[in-house]
Amino acid sequence: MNANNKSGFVTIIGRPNVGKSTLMNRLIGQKIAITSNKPQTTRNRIQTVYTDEQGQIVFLDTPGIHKAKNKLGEYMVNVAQNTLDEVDAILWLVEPSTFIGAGERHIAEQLQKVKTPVILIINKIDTVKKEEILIFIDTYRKIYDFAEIVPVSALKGDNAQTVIEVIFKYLPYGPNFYDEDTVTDQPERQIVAELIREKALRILDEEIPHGIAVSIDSMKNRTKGNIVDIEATIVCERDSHKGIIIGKSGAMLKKIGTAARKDIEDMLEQKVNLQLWVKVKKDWRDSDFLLKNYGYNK
Ligand code: GDP
Ligand code: MG
Ligand code: K
Repeated sequence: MNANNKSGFVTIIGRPNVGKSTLMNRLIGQKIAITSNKPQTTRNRIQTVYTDEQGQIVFLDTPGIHKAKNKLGEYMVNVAQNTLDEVDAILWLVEPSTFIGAGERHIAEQLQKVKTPVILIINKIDTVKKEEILIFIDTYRKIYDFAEIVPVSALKGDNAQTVIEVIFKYLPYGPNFYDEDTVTDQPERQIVAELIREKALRILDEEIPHGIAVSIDSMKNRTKGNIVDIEATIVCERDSHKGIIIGKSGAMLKKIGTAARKDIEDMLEQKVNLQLWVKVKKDWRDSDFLLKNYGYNK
């Protein structure tokens, strides 16, 4: 560790689907946060750690700041807002647009209350013409006094390294918080649950958007061979949803299980034997008890 080492905390905020999880995964170079084209996929405060010769960045992937509709919504808003004051820099992700919507204005208003420097990331620049980028920068500059503005493509990786360099400018000098080969402090079980949930959301129809949770009932390494046995339950809100999740002769559940198993095997670098169950728990999103039970406790 040298005297010039820097380390600190950064949070990524922005509306659902702007690419927060994609950017974090890109920066860390490994799949940790789940991504999907449905909003509000990321419910938990996922910490990932980036380390290089300059020092260490600890990322918090917060849920979007938006108006709460139920207890789960409230939980997500609170996590996001509490985080803003505690970090060394805030990355605010936006879409390349010349229209500032109510959602962006709401976030800008929340940000006026914190002293933390805000770095604006204009994501998805692969979807626009290069010469338009300056116009987007000008548009966003009008709503907030950003410390930095960086256009990127989280998907393609354009300018991802610049994001790292810019963040380090705002981190204090100090020793790293974690070992250099740490990438996350999330319990493995939670990541496994999130991977299963991601696959379920991807594979299922729009009919079951956010009304599912996944609990890991058991996760055991076999004494012989590099194999882990995992039993998990997909919890949904309606009997009709249960039918859809299971599918005809269990075809849908099998599809979810196969896709999830592949990702879990990649992450754990082990063979995985995954057994999935489906249970109905009505209104779990409005119950404090059930939220805690499924790990959304904060
Ligand atoms: P989050 O809700 O902010 O975490 O957004 P996600 O990371 O889940 O991304 C939402 C969707 O946008 C996914 O379908 C991503 O593949 C897509 N996406 C993310 N970043 C980019 C990008 O730079 N370019 C393009 N074209 N799509 C992106
Ligand atoms: Mg996300
Ligand atoms: K999403």
